[in-house]
Amino acid sequence: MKNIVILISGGGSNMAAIVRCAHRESWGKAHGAHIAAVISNRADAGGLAWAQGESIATEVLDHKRFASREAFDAELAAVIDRHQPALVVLAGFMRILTSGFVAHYHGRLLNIHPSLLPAFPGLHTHQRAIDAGCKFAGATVHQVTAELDHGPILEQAAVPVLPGDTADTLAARVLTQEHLIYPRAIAALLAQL
Ligand code: NHR
Ligand code: GAR
Repeated sequence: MKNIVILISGGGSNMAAIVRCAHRESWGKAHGAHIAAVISNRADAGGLAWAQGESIATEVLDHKRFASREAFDAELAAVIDRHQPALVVLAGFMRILTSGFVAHYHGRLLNIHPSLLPAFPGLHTHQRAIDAGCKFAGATVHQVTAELDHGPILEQAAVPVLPGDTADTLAARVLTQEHLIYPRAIAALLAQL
């Protein structure tokens, strides 16, 4: 089995899109793949209840309980590795990961970032794209490396920035595309594993 572990911090709509696509495309039969667990650093992440409703194992690891990023990441890796993952998928996961953690999952750690990388790495991407006068925005699926939002690009989708857009309206338009490209990028990677 190619186990997939998904890390979230919030609503988990990308996680849900991945789970739905896995069912729809029968990733179990097609790729021998299985969503093994959803892990959140926040107990109040909305995506946890949804995953439980799908009978997916969930865990919470609160980063505030740890004295350092290294200590949090070491425990996070221990929790993840119980599921023997072929892929670890960041889906709205909001903690920067240490270089040691990233090295441990080299080649099997993915992220979706809500901008057309290499533009706007980091946070508040939608407001920054609006402020810069961008005519297009979008999302990027990339391999995670030690340098934040700089790993090899696997998929991108672009959307127009429309007159009158706010960060929220633009984020919603980008999110619809995230839900298409993230499952597609994962399926393509599974086919290669
Ligand atoms: N870790 C590494 N090493 N490399 C990447 O490319 C990573 C990563 C961890 C997360 C997701 C990323 C995004 O898509 C991601 C990519 C969190 C922050 C951040 O500043 C920035 C980028 C991303 C995720 N987090 C704050 C921190 O101190 C906390 C912010 C909060 O809790 O709201 O970790 O955008
Ligand atoms: C998504 O837009 C994702 O790209 C972004 O947060 C949202 C999470 O939504 N990720 C980051 O900003 C990472 N720093 P979701 O929880 O509904 O998938």
